[in-house]
Amino acid sequence: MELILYSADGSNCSQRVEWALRYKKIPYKIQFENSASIGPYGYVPAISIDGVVISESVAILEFLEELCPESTLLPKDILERAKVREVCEYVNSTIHPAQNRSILSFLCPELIESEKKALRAEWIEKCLCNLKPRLFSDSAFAIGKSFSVADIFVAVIYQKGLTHGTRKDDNYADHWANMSKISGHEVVV
Ligand SMILES: N[C@@H](CCC(=O)N[C@@H](CS)C(=O)NCC(=O)O)C(=O)O
Repeated sequence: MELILYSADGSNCSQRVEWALRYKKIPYKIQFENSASIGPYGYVPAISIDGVVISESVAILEFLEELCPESTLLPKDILERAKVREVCEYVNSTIHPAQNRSILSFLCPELIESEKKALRAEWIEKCLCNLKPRLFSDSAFAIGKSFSVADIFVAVIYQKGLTHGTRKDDNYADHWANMSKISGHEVVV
């Protein structure tokens, strides 16, 4: 099976997929693309499996989970699974879209780049603040006592926030550093 991940510099949705691929030790090639050129909706990530292209990070992650269930990214307990999905959904559907380049440009065409950056930083910080009471209650992991896809979503959106100017938060910073190691990513501070 040949798996290619189409990514772009700074794409946190692509990082979700890359973290999962590395955690699951699935061999892949990565190709940096102009986001409009490969995915059907003009975004990255997309993956190609033996030439078949799949887009949308959540769909890709579900595929990878089914492809390689041994290194699972979901807890056994069904309530914990629901909590993991809740966190992923909040990051994917609430935090991420408002800071997406094309959505922000469409909705606020009057803003210059520095204003967009500031808005992104503020939005991500506010949302991460809302999210924090739902996290880290049983262990250093986002939900429960094992590494899950929620850890990936939380760690990479926190990292994204920092690049826009979101203020450092000790809990999220520790989480990011720990999760980077677990998923086979070097921590670059
Ligand atoms: N719902 C999509 C969102 C993908 C997305 O927003 N990708 C960003 C990078 S993280 C992108 O390609 N942005 C380019 C643009 O907005 O023009 C997913 O989860 O894969």
